[in-house]
Amino acid sequence: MATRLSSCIVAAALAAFASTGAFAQSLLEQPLTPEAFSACVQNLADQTSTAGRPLTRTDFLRIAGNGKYDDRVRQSMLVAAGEPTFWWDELAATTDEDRVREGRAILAREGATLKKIEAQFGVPREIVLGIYGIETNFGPSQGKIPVLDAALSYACLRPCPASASGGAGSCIARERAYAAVRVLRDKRVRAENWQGSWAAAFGRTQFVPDSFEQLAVDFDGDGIADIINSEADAWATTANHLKQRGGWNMNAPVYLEVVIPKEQQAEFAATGKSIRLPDRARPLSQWMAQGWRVLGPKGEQLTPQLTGDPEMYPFLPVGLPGPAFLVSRNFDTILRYNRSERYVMEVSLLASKIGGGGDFVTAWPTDDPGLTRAQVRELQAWLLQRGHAQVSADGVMGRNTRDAIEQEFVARGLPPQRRVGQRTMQLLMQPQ
Ligand SMILES: [Ca+2]
Repeated sequence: MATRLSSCIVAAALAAFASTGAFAQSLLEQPLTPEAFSACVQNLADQTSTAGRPLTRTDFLRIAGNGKYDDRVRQSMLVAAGEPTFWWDELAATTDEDRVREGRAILAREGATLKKIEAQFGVPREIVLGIYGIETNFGPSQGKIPVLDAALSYACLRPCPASASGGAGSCIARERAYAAVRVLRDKRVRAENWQGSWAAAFGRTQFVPDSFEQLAVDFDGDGIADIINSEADAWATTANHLKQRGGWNMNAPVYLEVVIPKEQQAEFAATGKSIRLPDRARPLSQWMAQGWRVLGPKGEQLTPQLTGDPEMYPFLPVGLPGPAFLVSRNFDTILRYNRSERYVMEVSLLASKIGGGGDFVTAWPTDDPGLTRAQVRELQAWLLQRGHAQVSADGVMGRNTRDAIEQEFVARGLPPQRRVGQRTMQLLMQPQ
């Protein structure tokens, strides 16, 4: 639930918004006033008796009274929801060579610790590293918004439906605010520097306070579960999440790339959405008996013999034409970590590459494949030279970069677009 990945949860957040009606949607249109925020905090205080875990009104007010409204939360919700992005861009950037190299270096350096975590929790070390890489770029990108402020602002921007009368899970945003207060009450983090994403996810593998309370592990044995400073604690906490919320089958890959038999392809034609059919789960051998072909790294046909013949089901990110997969229940387990199919594939592809695997064999349906982060930085440096001072060369295709790209396309008399791939980067940057 990293800052960069916020788009993943935003879709779910906005879907929930929709169900609470126009009033909630209108809350995002302008910053909350100090009066509205203060009234909201009071309102939260009045409902502490419904908290999933005990929290007194007095404790809530004492601690939440130090919280501030942070408008970056609202802005992030709007930005992430408004900009369409593509699988081939996101996967190219998030699993690029630099990140794979860094992941392998950590695997080499910390192999003993990762092996112990794998043995204790039954979760592959590459998957733990995949999550670490995608969430915070292996540590440095943990977010810069005070977690208490983020949790309170989020709860106030996303009020609970009236039907949420209380109890754990009845209202995620409110529970998160209560959990943030309890984490401070119980002194489980240092209050003065507790920062994270707009959605209040913090630490090396980005836990929200409610998950942290339930799942945090002290793995390095110093008596504190410290997912901010200790890699071992963060990794074990992540492995514990996967183990507790779904579990891991060590005999099953997250995905196998497949070719679907011609006569069965019609139902998988592109619809503009992903196609995921968990109800069709059945043993891999049955898919293969029906003519589904498993692809190896060079496009060769494989006949994997997996212990226990795990159940798998079809998943197509963009439909056909495009990459097609059979995925296992391990896919669902990662999905419970972060409710985004793209996130699951980013983590799994990065994990596979760290373990020596390669990109998908089947091409995405585009003639303009995505850029690595190094290429995005090169593009941004060029945009800066062209006078787009609002761009920063950080390798992230954010709104300012997309605005500048659009202006450059227009300036060249080309059809405007807000992304650049391998082909259009050449086109855009060639001397005129
Ligand atoms: Ca520790």
